[in-house]
This record gives sequence, C-alpha cells and structure tokens, in this order.
Amino acid sequence: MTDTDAPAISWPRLEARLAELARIGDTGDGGCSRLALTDADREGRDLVVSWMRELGLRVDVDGIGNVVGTWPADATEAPVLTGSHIDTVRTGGRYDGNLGVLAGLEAVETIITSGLELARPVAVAFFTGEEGSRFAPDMFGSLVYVGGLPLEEALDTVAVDGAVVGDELERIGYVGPLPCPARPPAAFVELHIEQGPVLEAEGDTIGAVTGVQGISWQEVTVTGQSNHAGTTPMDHRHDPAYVAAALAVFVRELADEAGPPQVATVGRVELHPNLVNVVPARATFTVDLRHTDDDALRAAEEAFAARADALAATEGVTVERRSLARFAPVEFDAGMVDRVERTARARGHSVRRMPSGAGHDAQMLARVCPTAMVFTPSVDGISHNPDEHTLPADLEAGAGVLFDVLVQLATE
Ligand code: HGY
Ligand code: MN
Ligand code: MN
Ligand code: MN
Repeated sequence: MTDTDAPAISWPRLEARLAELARIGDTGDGGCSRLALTDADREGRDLVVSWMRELGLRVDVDGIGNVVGTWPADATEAPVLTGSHIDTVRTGGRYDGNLGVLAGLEAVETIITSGLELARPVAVAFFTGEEGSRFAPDMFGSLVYVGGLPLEEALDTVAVDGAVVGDELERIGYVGPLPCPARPPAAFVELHIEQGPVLEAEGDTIGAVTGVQGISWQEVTVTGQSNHAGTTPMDHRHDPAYVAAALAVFVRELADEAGPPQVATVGRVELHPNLVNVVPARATFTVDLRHTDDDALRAAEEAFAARADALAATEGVTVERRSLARFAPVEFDAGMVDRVERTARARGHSVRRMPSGAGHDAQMLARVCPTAMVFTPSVDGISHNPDEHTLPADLEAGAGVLFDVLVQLATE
C-alpha cells in the first residue's frame, strides 16, 4: 500500500483526536490522569464512542465495559481487531494506550472512506482498566475478554480506593450485554509507544514486537506493633517500616545483581498510622517484578519471599504476600511479527524486533488469535510520566504501519 494513489491515514485528523482526548483528565503539565472507571475515564470513553458512532461503527459494550466498534455495522464474521486502552496511570502521558485506540480508529475511518473491498470486518476496541493501578490485575478488561478471568470475579474486584468494579461500571454507565469471554477476533494488532529507551537509542522508527515479558505483582502487608517513637528502645521494636524499606532495598539490589532484563519496582507504599512520632503498626507496599524468562522471574519471587520471611523472624513482625497479577512471558505469532516487520520496511522505516517491557492488552489477545504489536519510539524512554512524548513523525509512521497491516489482514 505504498504507491501514491493508495488510501492513507490523515495525520492531522489523528493528531487532533489525540489532543482532544488528552484534554480529558488534563493534569496541566502535559499529562493525563484518567484512572479506570473514574468520571474522567467515563468522559474519555464517551468521546471515543461518539467518534465511533459518527463513523457508523456498530458499538458493542461487554459485561466488563470493554468497547468494540465494528465496520460494517451489520458484520457477523470475526473481525480483524485493533485497539488498546484509554485509561491512564495517575501521572500518565497522552499516548500510552490512547495512540493505539485513536490510530486504530483512524485506520478504520480511512478504510471506510477509501471504499476498500474487505474480505472480513474490521474493528477497534478500548479495553477496561489496562493499567491495573486502580484495581489489579493489569490488562483487566482484555483478560476478561479472552476468558482469563471470570466476569463475576472481575465485577467483585475491589479497587485500591475501596470501590467495587461492578458498582463503578454501573455508575459510569458502561455495563454492556456483549458476553464475556468474547468470540475471538480473526487477528489482533496493537500500536503502542515503546515506553522505554531502546528504539530511540538504536535510531529505529518502528518496533516489531516479538512478545511481552513476564509480570509479577504482589501486595505485601507487614504488621508490627505501633509504639512511641521517643520512648521505645530500638531492641524493643517490631517496626514494619524498617522491614518494608529493607525489602525495597533488597529487590533493587536483586535486580541490579541479576542485570537486564530483570526489573523490580516498589511503586506504592502506605504506612499506618503514618504519623511522625509513631512507630508504624502496619506497612503495605507493592512489588512489581518482571523478566523475559519465567524461570528467572520465579527465582526472583522466591528470593523475595525468603528474604521477607527472614526479616519477619528477626524483627518480630508478620509478612503477608498477596498476588495482584502474575502473567508468564508471551511470544507473539511469528507470522504476524514478520508481517509487521515486512510492512514497516516496505514503508522505508528502520525496524527492530524486540520484546515489550510493559504489559499490553495484546498479550491477552495472543491467547485467542494471531496477535502482534507495532512500537514507536519514546523520547528519552520516558512513560507513566507527564513528560511522555513521541515525535509526530514517529506517531504518524506507526499509524501508517498499523493501517497497512490491518488492510492486509482484512483484504487477503
Ligand atoms: O504495567 C504495565 O506494564 C502496563 O502499563 N499496564
Ligand atoms: Mn499502555
Ligand atoms: Mn501504561
Ligand atoms: Mn499496555
């Protein structure tokens, strides 16, 4: 699809939609905050759904709030599906997830206006709660979509702020009749920013993503004895803050010693009662461990558990570990990855085959259909940060590759 008379996406239209969606939950510093199923998320959903309806797509909502826009509207066959997520972390950027949904919408709109003869329907989706930061696990909606989490269990999930998923879906009006799990699409392709430093460092424009590394999220609750900060001798203390801090240092040193691709993050820490002159009663924190090799990931989990138990014994506290998410590494369909690479090269782009450090809805869709991802570079490798940025030319390049891959899959 590279000759001059071939249909082409409209970058100005895509750029305008990215900017309009970014205004919802705008944090004033270039970023977005639309935590899953909050009012800001609802506003973003309503805007994207209005664009889907203006295009004449059939808009289906399933029981966990995933939204799929299908063309033709009367299609009954399994579509070629694209999409991503529009929920963000609290300090999110404007492209994480949003690019994949809006570039997918742009591709579908271009397919419609070009009058291309389709062999199968096309569709664009946004999945509920991909970030997993308000309620876990991440890739929440797409996991239910593919049957990896029963709908009833998902609806009963409690968010970090105490809200219940089912109540939140009702509140924002996104409980739909489409059954979960969904009928598998014919194929799935997701465009996403890399969110890391590799493409920029290597000077490549497109990533042909080979798969997604394994993810292990735990919530750790350390319970000790609250006491007076001034009167309690150090050898009388059962201090959860000390154990939490020691474990945060442990996972950092574990990852430093293991070297790439092992990564480890303590992202959320809460102390109770969280007061300057009280030895805490309780420390609750999260540990995010990731690795491309599942055995290495399991070894890191086991080392963490052993260290936690040893510290609990010496400090006289209890440590409870609760899994929030555990996904083994995923390999994408080799033929689909080749297709992304071939298509990007045909457009004259430099392409790199690479695994994804971040989790994505595509890793769930890979369970039920041939799946691949297209990456575009992240400036300074920054993401989950208001400074998240990708050059317009790279955004347009990614959207063009996505369009070509979708057209191939829908017309062959
Ligand atoms: O955590 C992740 O990798 C994704 O952003 N949900
Ligand atoms: Mn994302
Ligand atoms: Mn993200
Ligand atoms: Mn993702």
